Amino acid sequence: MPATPVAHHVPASAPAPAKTRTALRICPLCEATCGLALTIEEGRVTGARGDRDDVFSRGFICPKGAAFPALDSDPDRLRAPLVRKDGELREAGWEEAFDAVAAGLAPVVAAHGPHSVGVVLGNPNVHTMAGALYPPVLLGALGTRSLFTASTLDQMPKHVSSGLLFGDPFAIPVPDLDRTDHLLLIGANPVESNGSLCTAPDFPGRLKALRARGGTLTVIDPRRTRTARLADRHVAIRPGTDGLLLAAMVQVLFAEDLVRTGALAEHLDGLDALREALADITPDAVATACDVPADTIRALARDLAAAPTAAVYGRIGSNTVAFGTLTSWLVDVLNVLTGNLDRVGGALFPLSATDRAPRRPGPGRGFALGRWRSRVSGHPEAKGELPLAALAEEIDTPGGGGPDSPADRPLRALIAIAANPVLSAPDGARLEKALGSLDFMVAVDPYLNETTRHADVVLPPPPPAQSAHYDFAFNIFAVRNQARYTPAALPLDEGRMAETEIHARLVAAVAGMHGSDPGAVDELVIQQTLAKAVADPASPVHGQDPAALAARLTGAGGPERRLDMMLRLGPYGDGFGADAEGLSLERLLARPHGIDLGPLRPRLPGILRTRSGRVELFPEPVARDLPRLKDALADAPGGGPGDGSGEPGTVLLVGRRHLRSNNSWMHNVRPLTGGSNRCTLQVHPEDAARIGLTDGGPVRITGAGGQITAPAEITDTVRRGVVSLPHGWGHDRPGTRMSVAAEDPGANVNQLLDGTLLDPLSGTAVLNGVRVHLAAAQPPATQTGPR
Ligand SMILES: Nc1nc2c(c(=O)[nH]1)N[C@H]1C(S)=C(S)[C@@H](COP(=O)(O)OP(=O)(O)OC[C@H]3O[C@@H](n4cnc5c(=O)[nH]c(N)nc54)[C@H](O)[C@@H]3O)O[C@H]1N2
Ligand SMILES: Nc1nc2c(c(=O)[nH]1)N[C@H]1C(S)=C(S)[C@@H](COP(=O)(O)OP(=O)(O)OC[C@H]3O[C@@H](n4cnc5c(=O)[nH]c(N)nc54)[C@H](O)[C@@H]3O)O[C@H]1N2
Ligand code: SF4
Ligand SMILES: [Mo]
Repeated sequence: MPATPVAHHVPASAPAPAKTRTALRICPLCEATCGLALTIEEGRVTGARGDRDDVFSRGFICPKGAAFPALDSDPDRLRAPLVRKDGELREAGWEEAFDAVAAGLAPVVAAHGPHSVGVVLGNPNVHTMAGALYPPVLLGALGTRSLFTASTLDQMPKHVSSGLLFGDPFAIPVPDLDRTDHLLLIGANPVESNGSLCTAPDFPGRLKALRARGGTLTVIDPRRTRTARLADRHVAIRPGTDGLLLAAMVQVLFAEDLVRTGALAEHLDGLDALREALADITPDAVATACDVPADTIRALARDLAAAPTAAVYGRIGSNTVAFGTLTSWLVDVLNVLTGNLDRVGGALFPLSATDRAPRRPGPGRGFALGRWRSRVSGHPEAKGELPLAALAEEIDTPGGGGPDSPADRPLRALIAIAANPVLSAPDGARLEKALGSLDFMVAVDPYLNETTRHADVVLPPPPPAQSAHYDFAFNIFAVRNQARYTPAALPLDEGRMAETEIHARLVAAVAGMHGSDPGAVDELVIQQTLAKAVADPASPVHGQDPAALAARLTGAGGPERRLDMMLRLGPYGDGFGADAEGLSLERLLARPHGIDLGPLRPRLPGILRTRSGRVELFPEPVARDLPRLKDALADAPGGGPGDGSGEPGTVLLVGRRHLRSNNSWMHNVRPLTGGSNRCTLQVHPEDAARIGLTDGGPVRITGAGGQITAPAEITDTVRRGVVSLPHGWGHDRPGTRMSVAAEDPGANVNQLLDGTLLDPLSGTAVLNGVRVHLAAAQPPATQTGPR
């Protein structure tokens, strides 16, 4: 990859020392994808500020982005590969490390078949170019069905509902933040998370702008979050019951004749069946279960219908719950019924520069669920993935079928890329044991942490300043179409290997090409992609010679050449000359602050890939799951826990995110630690009084998967009967190398879960609205001894 800096700004204030320069870097630390201007001195990043000229983020930056220099230069980052020898992980050369990978994986595949190799992809894969470009190739080369990703701890319900509604799991509508009149946020706290499945630098500023232009913001969240504090209305719902509330809103729209599908009408299937199916889920029927007055539910529906334009948007609190897919589906049903789907100011489908060019409308292949099932519990695959919550059992449960039944064999090897499931998935203690029992495990990760310490080989990517960046993933969900590329801000340190090359070599190792030129992997992808493009009558390169096209690609290496190819074949591309004004890598490099591609535009019916070629409003898998939602209503007529009534000590657990933290891996960056970013159990004052908890005092929390202790933080920002503990903590394991994180390890909330609670359609773990029991714990040992 080129190490050329892309911009040389001289700060206006002070004369810069000779060796100071500025380099641009798209921030990879959350989904907002802000443009950063990094100060580089003596070959190191010493400062970061928002790039005011960035076409999308316009100078916005948050504390995580500002901490980029500290994060980039964290001394605990691994500098060289680690290889296990005599039971111990030791630094090794790259060649030795990849030899060990090839030698570790090949015998497992030979003896137990490809499905015995599991692949775990964690969240940062969507924040790196490597993570977008290579895992699909890796999976193809391996031929394994044992894929587990963070999606089943996160947004898989949304993929499934989109797959069913629109025929494409990636057709996820995003709220038209900058133009909507009315925004209904469900289980999202973008003021802290900076937004998710809705890429929008300065989400908080955009919410304030919505209010300032006379728009309305409503937040549904059991906690009075910083986002809720910006809202016109905050509804503190009982966790896990949003599906009921949204279904009742749909019922109101039908019952009060407020359904106005407008231009969508001709593209809809299943409207009558939908009306009938939800007819008995009335606001009065769900009010107690949701602990939201029926009148409030009616008002939510009426206001949504009355708004000139509106968007309904749900995130983590609507996904990682027992009815995750149903709730995600209802979010878009509401968008459809109010005519807001695919309308300016409503919820629109972005069109990113590396998307496939739009196809002609018509029937598509549809979306299938459960094409195969997990071995132990029979969980259906979704989008080619099995539930990450089931990873441990897929390793530690012996196969029953013997050598003639290859389908019933446990996982024997694991490839974990940018994943820390020991902390991020349910029951890390069981998973740790399972990982320890594998024949072989390789991790691609910058840290030796709770998960990677079990690997036989750890392959560390370079710090982010040494990587180029293009947002393949998040541009698909961005509130404005744009394209930005930042080449590496710094050259690779000696002994470092680009993460793209690490991935390519990993592909080579599993494809039996160990030791070959990693560039061959990219060239193979380029050949195959171009061959397909020239065969496609709708492509601008139809009928051309793929080799000649490949020869015209620019870029300093495989990843850049692939980016160039995707841009040129994409919806804004130059089509290799078909459109002289179109996008290419060269054009993008000439515009280091990015290229604005305009506001989101309606895309129906071209985006639909359902078999009917229409929006399938009441798909069969949803219909099959709906009785479960109705049963929940019947099971809890009096409401149950979550409202402070019932058995003292039994409460519903939800999570939360802190602005200066990110999942499990940023607790090692000193400037981001401390302050409000702490692993405390938020408890309502009335619950604290009933249970006998004191502010700051230790609380023993017991769940199906185990028991943990965390300090109480008594606050009325959580509703009665609900407690909140953040995830990503529990940095107290031996054999890790995250010294700052270990100083304040926190407790692992996911140890409270046993991994059996899943949203059945998507296989997503239920991480919110989980029943746990609280008791005052013994104060720390120093205070318990004889006085
Ligand atoms: N209880 C509860 N649990 C949750 C959640 C919750 O809300 N509540 N949220 C869930 C969600 S939404 C998610 S996405 C998951 C996240 O869970 P994971 O996917 O496990 O992600 P992280 O915790 O972010 O850990 C990512 C790993 O990637 C490594 N890493 C960082 N940068 C890079 C890089 O550039 N390259 C590579 N190769 N590795 C890198 C880190 O060192 C770390 O080991 O957690 C889930 N778990
Ligand atoms: N600072 C920071 N930013 C991040 C991350 C981070 O860890 N830190 N993680 C990134 C990742 S991987 C993701 S996926 C996104 C997530 O982005 P968000 O979804 O915006 O993040 P959360 O803060 O988890 O917000 C979920 C909200 O749902 C609420 N909630 C819990 N249960 C329920 C329920 O049953 N019903 C309703 N209505 N609400 C409920 C919680 O109280 C919480 O406020 O954030 C990303 N950005
Ligand atoms: S909001 Fe997200 S992308 Fe922007 S600076 Fe902060 S962490 Fe980086
Ligand atoms: Mo996530």
